[in-house]
Amino acid sequence: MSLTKKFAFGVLVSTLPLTAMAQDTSCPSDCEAVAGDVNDDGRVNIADQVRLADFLFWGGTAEVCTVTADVNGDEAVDISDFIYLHRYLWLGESAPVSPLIAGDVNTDGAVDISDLYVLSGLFNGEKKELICEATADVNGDCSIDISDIKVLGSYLFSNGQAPVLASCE
Ligand SMILES: [Ca+2]
Ligand SMILES: [Ca+2]
Ligand SMILES: [Ca+2]
Repeated sequence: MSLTKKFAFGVLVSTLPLTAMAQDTSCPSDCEAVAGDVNDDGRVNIADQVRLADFLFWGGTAEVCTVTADVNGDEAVDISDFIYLHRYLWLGESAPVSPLIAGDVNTDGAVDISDLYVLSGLFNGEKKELICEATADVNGDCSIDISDIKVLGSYLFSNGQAPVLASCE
């Protein structure tokens, strides 16, 4: 860490009590939430770090979305998220933890038979609720097809390969 960065970080961290209650306001949908994109502009950069610092340390009045501000995925928004984001942006360490659960096609927070039902519905012509493409791509090959049903079914019923999250464009 350069001296300048160290200094800036020290100033940020030394600006006092570090508890704040995050609120689920102006959150993107569960499927579109990008961890670390605290200001919800579609990118993760220093603006998000500033936004998080404003919320945690500087008494900013605007609330943040708990889903995107929980950068380290521990289900709380606190100084550890700020540090995690700082290390990602400036030191190239681990990327923010996606709030999505691999295989949770209907984004209800669990991976179970209801996800298999939704996924199957896509291929047997039934009209089903909207799904989340990122989690419906169960095998992470950037394509949603019958093989995802197979992988999910095998995971649920015969200890098969666990679903994965892929980053596809
Ligand atoms: Ca952003
Ligand atoms: Ca957190
Ligand atoms: Ca689910």
